[in-house]
Amino acid sequence: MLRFWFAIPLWQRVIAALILGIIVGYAWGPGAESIKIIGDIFIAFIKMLVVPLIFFSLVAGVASIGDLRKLGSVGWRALLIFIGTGQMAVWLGLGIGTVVQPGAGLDAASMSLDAEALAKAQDRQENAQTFKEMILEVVPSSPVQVMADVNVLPLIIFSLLIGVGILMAKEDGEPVLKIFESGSVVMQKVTMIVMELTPFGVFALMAWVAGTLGLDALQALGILVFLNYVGCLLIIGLIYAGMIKFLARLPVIDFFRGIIDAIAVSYSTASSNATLPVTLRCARRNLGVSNSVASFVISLGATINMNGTAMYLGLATLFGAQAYGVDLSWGDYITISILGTIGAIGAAGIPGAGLIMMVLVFGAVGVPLETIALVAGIDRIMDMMRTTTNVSGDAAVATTVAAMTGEIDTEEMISADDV
Ligand code: DAS
Repeated sequence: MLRFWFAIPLWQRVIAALILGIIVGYAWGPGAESIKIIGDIFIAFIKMLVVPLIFFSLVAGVASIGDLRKLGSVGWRALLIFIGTGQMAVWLGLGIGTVVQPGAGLDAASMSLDAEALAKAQDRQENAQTFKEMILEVVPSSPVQVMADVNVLPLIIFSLLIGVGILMAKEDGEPVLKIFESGSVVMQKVTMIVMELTPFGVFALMAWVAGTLGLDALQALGILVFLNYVGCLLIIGLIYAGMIKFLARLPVIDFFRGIIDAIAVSYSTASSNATLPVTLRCARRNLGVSNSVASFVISLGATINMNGTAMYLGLATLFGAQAYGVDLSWGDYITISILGTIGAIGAAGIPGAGLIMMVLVFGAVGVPLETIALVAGIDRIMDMMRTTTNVSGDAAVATTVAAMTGEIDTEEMISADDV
């Protein structure tokens, strides 16, 4: 039985659990709330991953650059494009969420079972930190306390500093680098174990949502999935196509034809890391990108360049605020844009990373974390498209930087008549 269960791809088990959960919840009604605890356990395991996953994958990601000088002409161009497109992506998500208001029809507060979480979130809204307090809080004055409080922003700062410190320590830093590299692999395996709980968590959460909030919620979640796809397609079709056409000055069709394998693998695995070997092969073999640029930019991109995730963090935060009636100021929008970009940088290239990063953004603007339970059931469907966007972005930035630094052999580039 177990062998049969694991023989089915996880994403198919999740979709089946999603449909079954909706049917059972709709038939069961409010009583379905009694199995929500299964979903809460799943969410608790997700929250368990946040700190160690960010810490090990970011430190290893930065330290694996190998040499600070490597952050030279290729590196600063790639980092500028990563951060610039990340900001564009998160503002796109905020724009779509503001215009469409996907969570507005949902009176989730009335359904909320976690009154304490709601009160805490509202308290956070009323006692919003001053900008000065926020800046001070960014400094990881007590790294252990930062980890204990799951304070992700100072944790990311601390992780980046450790990564740079390992680089500067050169041979002396080697033993520490090995620990973080293997720690990063271990944490990805632990995340894969937790992700095996997804079908059970999804079933329970969707039954709870369908049974307590009914069709309104399902309709709102359906709109959220649709907007997630619209936002991702706009990033791919406008930002990345524009980058290839106007910065790399290469044929856009040939670019997308060249990465079609990476698109297929990223969509089915929902993991940038799992797709990395395919993305590298597409960039080298089909797009003519030099080995050094491809391996540096795409490996770094798989760790820190996640524009699909950044867009989603903006969109989902507005969804939660609208669903729970939390009013957001322009200052909150700025906070979301900064944390959405940073959350995307901190997210590891594995399934569910965006779901995990919501903890960071929601907490900062007073959106109840219970929103995660609301959207966890449909996250995998959205994650597949977010990952496709992230991987397309890694390939687009590598191709653009290679074209800008003369590290591309356009003769090699796959073209229409090659196929
Ligand atoms: N699954 C993540 C990735 O591998 C993206 C996400 O969770 O948003 O890129």
